[in-house]
Amino acid sequence: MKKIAVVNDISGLGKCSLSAALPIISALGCECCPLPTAVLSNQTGFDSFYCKSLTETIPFYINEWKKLNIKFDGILTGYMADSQQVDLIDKFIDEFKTEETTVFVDPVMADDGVLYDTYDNELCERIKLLTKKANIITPNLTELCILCGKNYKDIKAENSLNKAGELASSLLSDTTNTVIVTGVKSKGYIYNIIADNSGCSVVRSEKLHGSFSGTGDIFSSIVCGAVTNGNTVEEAVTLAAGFISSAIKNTPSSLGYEPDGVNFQKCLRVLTSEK
Ligand code: PXL
Repeated sequence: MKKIAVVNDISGLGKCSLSAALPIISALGCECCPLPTAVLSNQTGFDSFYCKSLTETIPFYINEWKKLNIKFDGILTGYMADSQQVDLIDKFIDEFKTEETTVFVDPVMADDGVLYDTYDNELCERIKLLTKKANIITPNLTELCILCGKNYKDIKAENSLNKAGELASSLLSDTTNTVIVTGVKSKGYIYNIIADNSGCSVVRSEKLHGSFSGTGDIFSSIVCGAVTNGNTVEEAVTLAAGFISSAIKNTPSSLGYEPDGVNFQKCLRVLTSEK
């Protein structure tokens, strides 16, 4: 069975991070090995939350997992609680990445031009360095702008998929072979832009109502699981976009932003039959 280490928080409410990665990666037939970065009562998009960073526990995970000589087919990282923690995860990747491991870094930092509540510039700078260790990264448009040192409002005003593709391509390197820009809104559609060494392509979906917690985590979990299973990035992105559309259609929404996330649970059966 393929083994994937998932470095992310566990939030009691919000249907995000490990609460999304565990069922989704399991439904895709892979073992999801959680390394929790923090425990939260609920994700930070609610008006109030409690967050306990687990930075001090990470060296113990590294020690114990080293003793067990565990090999991972994939490593996926997400929410980070502080910059010291990012340094430790950097070390974790160095210790556990082999020739057979694909490293996915979801540079969770911000959305719609705004940093998440517990993030500051220092943490973003550290995450920017962490992305350089990844084979595949999955920023949204705001995170892409942070990684490229661009002003989100300027890039958004251009409303240009070409510009986002250009910025994504500028992040490619010997290590990072694929940049997937997630959820770019343009003219009634949502685009996921895939930049790799052969150029850029897009997977287009209809723009549905509302904006939801956790869809980025669902996306990165599906892409990570599906690619680890041997699918192409394009197949994985198409699967992720279709899954998220179905989950949104299954979720009643009255507000513009839904901190409680999407009802993806009943859609999991679509993933269990994937190769
Ligand atoms: O979905 C991204 C995310 C993950 N984890 C926590 C968050 C957020 C976004 O707000 O608050 C704790």
